[in-house]
Amino acid sequence: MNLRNTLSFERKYTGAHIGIAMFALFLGTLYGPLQALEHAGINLYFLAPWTKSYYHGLTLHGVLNALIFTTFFISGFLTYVVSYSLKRPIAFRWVANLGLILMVVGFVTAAIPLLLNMATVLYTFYPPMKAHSAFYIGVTVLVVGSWVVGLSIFLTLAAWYKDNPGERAPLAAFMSAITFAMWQICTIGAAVELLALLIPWSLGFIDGIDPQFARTLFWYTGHPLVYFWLLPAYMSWYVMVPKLAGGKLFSDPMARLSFLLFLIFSTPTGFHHQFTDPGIAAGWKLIHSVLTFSVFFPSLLTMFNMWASLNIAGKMRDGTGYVAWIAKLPWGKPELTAQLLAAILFLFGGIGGIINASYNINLVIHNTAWVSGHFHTTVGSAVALTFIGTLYWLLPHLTGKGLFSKKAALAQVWTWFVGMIIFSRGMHLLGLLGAPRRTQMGVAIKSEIFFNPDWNVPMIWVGVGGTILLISYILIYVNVVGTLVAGRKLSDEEIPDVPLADAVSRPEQGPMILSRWKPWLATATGLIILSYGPMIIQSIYNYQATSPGFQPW
Ligand code: HAS
Ligand code: CU1
Repeated sequence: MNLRNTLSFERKYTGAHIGIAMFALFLGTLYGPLQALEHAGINLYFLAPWTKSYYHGLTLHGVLNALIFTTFFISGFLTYVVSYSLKRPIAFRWVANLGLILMVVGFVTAAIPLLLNMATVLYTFYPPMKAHSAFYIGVTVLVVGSWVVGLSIFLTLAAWYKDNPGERAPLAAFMSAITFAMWQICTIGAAVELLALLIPWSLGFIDGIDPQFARTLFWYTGHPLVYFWLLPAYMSWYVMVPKLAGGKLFSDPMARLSFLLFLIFSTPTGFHHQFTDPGIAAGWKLIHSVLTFSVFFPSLLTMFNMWASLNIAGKMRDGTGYVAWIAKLPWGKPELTAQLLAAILFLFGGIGGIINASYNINLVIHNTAWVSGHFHTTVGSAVALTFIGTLYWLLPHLTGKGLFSKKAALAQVWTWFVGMIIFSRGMHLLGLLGAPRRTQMGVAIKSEIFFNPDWNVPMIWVGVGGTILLISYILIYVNVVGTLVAGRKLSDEEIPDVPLADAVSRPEQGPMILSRWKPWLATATGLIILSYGPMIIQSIYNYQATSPGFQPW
C-alpha cells in the first residue's frame, strides 16, 4: 500500500484544517477590495450590510486572514508534512483531534462577538479598547488548541527518534517541529496578556487595565507570530519548490541553520513595534533593534539557498547565464509559479522590514499606510500566495481529484502578483507621504480637513490594485469549489505526491549540532530572559491597572 493510502486519517484531518482555513479566508478577504476601493473614494460597504463600520470590517479582515486562516492552514499542513516525511501516521490521534476541536471551539467563540460588532478591536486587540470577554476567551482557546496540535507533532517526531536513534530527522519534519517549538515559546506573552489582564478585565473582575504592559506582552508574541506564518512558507520554498522546479535543494545543513537561527532570534525583538511607546527605556529598544537585524540574517541565508536551488533546476533544464536560466523554470505549473512570485514580492516586503526595524527611520513610517504595504508583501504575499500555490498540489493529493482549471490557477497567481505590486506600491507611497494606517481615507477626502492632495494618486493605485486582487480571490474559489465539486477523479498514478526534494549538500555533510534540539532551545530561552527579563520586571513593578475600557465603535 502506498504512503498516501496509509495516511488516510491524516488526509482527512488536514483536509478539515484547510477547509476551515479557506472558509475564514473567504469571509476575511471580502473586505480587502471594499477597503481598497474606500481608499480610492468609492464606498461599496452597502454590499456587506451586516458591517457596522469601517473598523468592524477591518477587524474581521485582520482576524480572519491573519489569525484564523494562517493558524488553521499551518496546523493542518505541517501535521501532514511531518507524517508524510517521517513515513508514519500521527502518534496519538486523540491528541491531534483534541487540538483541532479546541481550535474550532476557540474560533467559533471569538467569531460570534466579532460578527456582532462586540469585538471591534482590530487584530492586535490593543487595550484600552475593550472587546466582549468571549472574544478574548475564544482567542485563548484557539491558541491552546494550536499548542496541542504542536504537541501532536512533537510526539510523532519523538516516536520517530525512538525508532531511529542517533539519526537526523528529514528536513521537512525538522522544520515543521521548529516552527511549532518557536510558536510554543513565543505565545507565552499573549497567553499571559489574555489570562492575567484581558479576560479578568473584560469579565469585570478587575476595574482597569495597564495598556503599556499589555502591549509589551502582545508584541512578545506579535513579532514571532509573523515567523510562525513565514516558516511554513520557507519550508515549502526549501523542500518543495526545488522538487516542483525539477531540481534539488542546494544545501540541507544551511537550511537547518536558518531555521535554528529563527528559533533563537524570532522572539527577543518585539520592541521594534514599540519604538514610539513611552515606558520602555531607549537602550532596550536599541537592543531589540539590533536583534531584529540578527533575525534578518536567516532570511538572507534563505534567499541565497533558494536562488542556488532554482539555479540548479534551471541549469538542469538547459538554462544558461546568470539570470537567463530563470526563463527555463517550469512557469506553466501554478503550484510553482505561485511560490516564485511570492518570493519575488517578499524581496520588497523583506527590505521594507529593515527600514521598519531601524530605530531612527521607523519614526517616519510608524502607524502610516507604509506598514500595511509592508505586511501585504509579507504575510499577504510571501505567506498567503505560497499557501495558495501549495493548495494547487495539496488539494488533488488530499482528495484524489484533479485541479479544476490549471489556466484559472495561473491567471490567479499572476493577477495576485500584479494586483499586489500596484496595491502595495500605493500603500508604501501613501505612508511616505504621511497618510495614517487603519483610517477611513474616503471620509478624509470628503472632509478636506486633514487630507493631503498628494495622496490622491497613490489612493487610486490602492483602489486599482485591490480590484485586481478581487479577481484573483474569485479565481481561487473557482478552483477550490470546482475541484471539490467537479474535479476529475484521478487514478492512483496520477495523484500528485508530496513534493520532497533531495539535497546536493546532504544533512550528513553538516555538523550534528544542526540536528540537535537542546542547545538551541536553551539559547533561545536565555536570550529571551536577557532581552525581556529586566523590562518585564520593571513593568510588573510599575504596574498600573488604571485605564477604563473604551468602545469607540
Ligand atoms: Fe514585519 C510590522 C520588521 C518580516 C509582518 N510586519 C509588521 C506588521 C506585520 C508584519 C503584520 O522592525 C504590522 C504589525 C502591526 O499591525 O502593527 N518585518 C520586519 C523585519 C522583517 C519582517 C526586519 N513582517 C515580516 C514578515 C511578516 C511581517 C515575514 C509576515 C509574514 N515589521 C517589522 C517592523 C515592524 C513590522 C519593525 C513595525 C513597524 C511599525 O512601526 O509599526 C524581516 O524578517 C524580513 C527579512 C526578509 C528578507 C527578504 C528575503 C527574501 C527572500 C526571497 C528570495 C527570493 C528569490 C527570488 C530567491 C531579507 C527569502 C526567487 C524567484 C525567482 C523567479 C528566481
Ligand atoms: Cu515585527
